[in-house]
This record gives sequence, C-alpha cells and structure tokens, in this order.
Amino acid sequence: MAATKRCLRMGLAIGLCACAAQAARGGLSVGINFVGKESISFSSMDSAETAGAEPQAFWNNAKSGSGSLSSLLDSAGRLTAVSVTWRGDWGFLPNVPNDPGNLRLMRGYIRNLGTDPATVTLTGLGTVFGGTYDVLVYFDGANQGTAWAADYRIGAVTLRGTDPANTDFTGAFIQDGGAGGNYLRFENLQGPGFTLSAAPLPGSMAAINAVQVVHTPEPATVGLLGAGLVVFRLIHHRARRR
Ligand SMILES: [Ca+2]
Repeated sequence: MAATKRCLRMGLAIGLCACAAQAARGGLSVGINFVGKESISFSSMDSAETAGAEPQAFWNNAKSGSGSLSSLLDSAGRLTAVSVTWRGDWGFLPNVPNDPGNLRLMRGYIRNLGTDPATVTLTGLGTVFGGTYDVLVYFDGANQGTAWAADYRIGAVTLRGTDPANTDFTGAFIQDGGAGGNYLRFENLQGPGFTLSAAPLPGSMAAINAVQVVHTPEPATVGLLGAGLVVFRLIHHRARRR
C-alpha cells in the first residue's frame, strides 16, 4: 500500500514537472528584425534591446533583401535549432527614427519583389515550441500619402494588413483588425515550420518589418497543471496528517 502511494506521488511529480516545463515555454519567443539595406537603415538591434507587441530581447537581425540565418536566438538568449530564409525587395525606410527598441524594430523592412510576394520561411520550431504558437507580423512601409494594403498568408489563413496613409510607427503597436494598423497575429499555429507570404493589393506594396513567433501553452496543459497542483497538495496534506 505504501509502495503504491509512493509510486502515485512519483508519477504525479513527474507529470507536474512535464506540465511545468511546458508551461514555462509560455512567454518564450523567437524574433526576427528585418534590417533591409543596413547601409541606409543602420537598424540592427543589440541583444539587450527589448521590443515588440510581446516585448522580448535578443532579436535576430536579418540583413539585405534575401538571405538565411540558422541557430536563431530565443528571447532568453539561447541558441535554437530554428532557421529562417527570406526573399524580398529592400532599400526602403519608413519615417521612423533610429532609436533603440520598438522604433528600431519598425525601421528597416523587406517588401514584395516586383510581382512576387515577400516570403519568410521558418524551420526547426518543433524543438523550441513543441505545441502551439502565435506568429506576429509587423508592417510599416514608406507609403507616405497612399495606404498600402496587402494579404499576409500562412498556410490556409490569410490576414489583410493595411498601413494607413500618412502614418508611420511612432511607438504604439496596433493590431490590424480591419481598420488598419502595424501588426497582425496568426493564432494557434502548429508544426515544425511555416512560410509567410506577403502579397500587395493592386497599387500597394507589402512590407514585413519583423516576424515574432510566440509560444502559447495549450489550454489543456494549463488546466492539467492546475488540477495536478490541487491533487498534489491534497496528497501532501493527508500524508502530513498521518
Ligand atoms: Ca507607413
């Protein structure tokens, strides 16, 4: 009987550790800052600069119009198995000051390459994010007096992003729910990787200033962790009374 209880407690403890590890990934993210043409944007970020609608440090700087990076850093500064490849046009700047943090994040960007959409492909996410994750796509182009509208697509999900006329980023992140803004959020994605494409509507351009992958704990995991803690406390309480 005592051995059975010991096994039960050990099993619970192992389960709790697994749940806690999963929950601890909440808040973990991987961010890519598109610098564009560095010789005109000078917008590479230092690792200590915190930025984003989900604030994080250790942004990975993606320079030039096309390229790839491997072993991206996560928001805790650890090397990961995540890689990124991107392709787009470059050399443009919105009217955003080159100040540390959010402003610098939103300064350089890539955009559609002629009639080709801009594309960003991430791989290796399974080892970092395990379960589900959200993808935040930041956009602010040098559109001046013309609103730019573009379709941003990941898999079967397409979100419309509109950079309003005469509007450049001044420090406030605005999620575009249909009325314009400067970032979009793809929710509850799964799998080891994805390709984001950004295609402009006629007369527009499609900018990508940054991409951020944010781990989201599955609701079942959070519930299981809570229930597990209650059971663990009950068993512990009973054991102390005996
Ligand atoms: Ca703009």
